[in-house]
Amino acid sequence: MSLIGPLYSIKRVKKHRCMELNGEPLNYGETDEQQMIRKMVRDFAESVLVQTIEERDANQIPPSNEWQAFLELGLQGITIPEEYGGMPIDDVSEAIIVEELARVDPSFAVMYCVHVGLCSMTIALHGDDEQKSKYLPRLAAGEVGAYSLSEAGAGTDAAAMTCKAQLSDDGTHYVLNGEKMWVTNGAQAEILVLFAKDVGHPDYGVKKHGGTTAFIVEASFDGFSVGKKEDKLGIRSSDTCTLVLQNCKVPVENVLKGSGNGFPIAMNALDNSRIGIAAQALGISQGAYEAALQYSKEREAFGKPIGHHQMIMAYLADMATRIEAARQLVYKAAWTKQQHYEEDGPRHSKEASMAKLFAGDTAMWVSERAIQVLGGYGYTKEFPVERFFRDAKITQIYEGTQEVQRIVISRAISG
Ligand code: COS
Repeated sequence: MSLIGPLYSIKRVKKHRCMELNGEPLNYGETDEQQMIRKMVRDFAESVLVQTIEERDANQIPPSNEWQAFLELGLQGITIPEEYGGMPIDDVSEAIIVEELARVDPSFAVMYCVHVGLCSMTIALHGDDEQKSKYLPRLAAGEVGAYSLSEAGAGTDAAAMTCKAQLSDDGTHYVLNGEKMWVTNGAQAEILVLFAKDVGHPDYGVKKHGGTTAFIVEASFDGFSVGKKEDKLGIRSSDTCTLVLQNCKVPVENVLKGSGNGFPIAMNALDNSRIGIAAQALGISQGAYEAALQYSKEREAFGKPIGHHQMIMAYLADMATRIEAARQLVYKAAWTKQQHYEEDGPRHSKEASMAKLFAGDTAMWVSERAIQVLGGYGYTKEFPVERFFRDAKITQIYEGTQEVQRIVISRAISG
């Protein structure tokens, strides 16, 4: 199977076609390039990911082999500029890729999201030339990236983190101590964007997030180790673990944007990646809905396919409608993000949070309805809907809970 072929004709798509009304995009069609990317990723998911997802889900096996196969598509560097070995594409295409991966394998989708969004894009946006030259080509070549903000006592309240960074006497490196938690790709990653508080910063202990600093950490650094692996309800093939920093030595040149400037970097990264999680939720919804639709055509009750019974028809109609509404919010948020960076447009926090809030709730609702359509079969592992149901729940929790999304939205709309 050659997955590489179509790649050569993917051009750098800076903008997708859209009409505008009062400055708002009205986009009712995908470009040829976006359709081609969707097809390429769908083919990969349906031929490669589908073969192993059940076993990986059952045994919590990370998709390492599948990642190697995925690299043939060349999509791991879409948030990395060409001069650093990347292949940038537009933000709606990025959402489409995540959606198509999640339609089959939500665990693989989040692995990809974190690599391209939270890690690569954060270094591309905030790194200096030296940092970008050192790390982006490696990420573009397929070394896995991760992002580490949360701790046992600092999830929603990110500024409450307690991991500490102390500058060495000779000023050449920081010494990091503490424990990070809920790190996606934590055990697989070679390069991580990791946050800790610089205890020597003047704002440390003065402002709540004072001293928060973003470091580029390599898994090979002294004092860095992987701790407990989480045993999760869903996205079980995604690697989630604790990281232990025990006198971990990080060179000063690995600080992004200088000491004490990490909190806005962390928040900005989340604005970007919440759109990815919204796209993941959209893919979960689509996968669950398609399974239910298919079943409704095949299963008969009272002498006709159950899809001809009005109550099932109504379920499916509501599922399709909610998914379409979520899709518009996700693509709109992706488009707004692109305007923010390319045209210096307004920040996309509100759009990202709205998309994540709505798409996460949609994934939960649709996957639950899908089980209802399949009845007893939906409750078994014979069909993928019970896995989609388990996977959907996390989209209401990570990258900011639904409660946090409401905080961000309400702050944005109240000015
Ligand atoms: N982009 C850039 N900067 C931002 C920002 C954003 N989206 N949001 C906030 N900031 C900046 C603020 O401007 C402020 O900067 P100054 O110190 O210069 O004033 C700083 O960050 C602190 O902002 P704020 O006071 O709003 O911080 P809070 O502690 O009140 O945090 C919430 C607000 C709850 C919204 C934030 O902590 C959050 O998003 N929490 C969820 C974290 C999360 O999603 N965790 C999952 C991570 S996956 S490992």
